Amino acid sequence: MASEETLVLIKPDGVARGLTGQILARIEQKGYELVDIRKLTPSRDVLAQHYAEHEGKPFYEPLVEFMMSGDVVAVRVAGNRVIEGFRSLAGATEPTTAAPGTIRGDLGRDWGLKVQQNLVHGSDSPESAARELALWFD
Ligand code: DAT
Ligand code: MG
Repeated sequence: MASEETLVLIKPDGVARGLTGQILARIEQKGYELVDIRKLTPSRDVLAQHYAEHEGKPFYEPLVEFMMSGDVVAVRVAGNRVIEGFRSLAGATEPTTAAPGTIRGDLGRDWGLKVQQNLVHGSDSPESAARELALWFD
């Protein structure tokens, strides 16, 4: 079977709210494989590399501070067209407008939270996935 890999991060809000299991279950129910998993509080250095494309944007510093605020669960996920498929499973960036049925739409709380508190990250292209998997797992 044609297979590819992506990096999924369960962000500090997801871990702190005890949603790790539910999020992993959705990934497995879709038929994807959890190849590797680790829990860590990321360093500023790793986050600077991970979010390099956003450096200089107004939300960059709050985003990095938020990601350093607690444990993150990093998952290497494999499956057929999993990069695009997980982005679809995660839903739109803002939980406010993310569709019902998606992780952000169903589990993302909207009570005036910041946009960065959107539970998950998923790589957005094969190039990003290769770069991010090397960063978080090698
Ligand atoms: P995504 O996580 O959907 O790939 P992204 O790569 O554009 O979104 O942005 C990375 C993260 O930065 C995103 O998950 C939440 C935060 N973010 C994006 N746009 C933002 C904005 N306009 N204000 C605040 N945070 C934002
Ligand atoms: Mg992104």
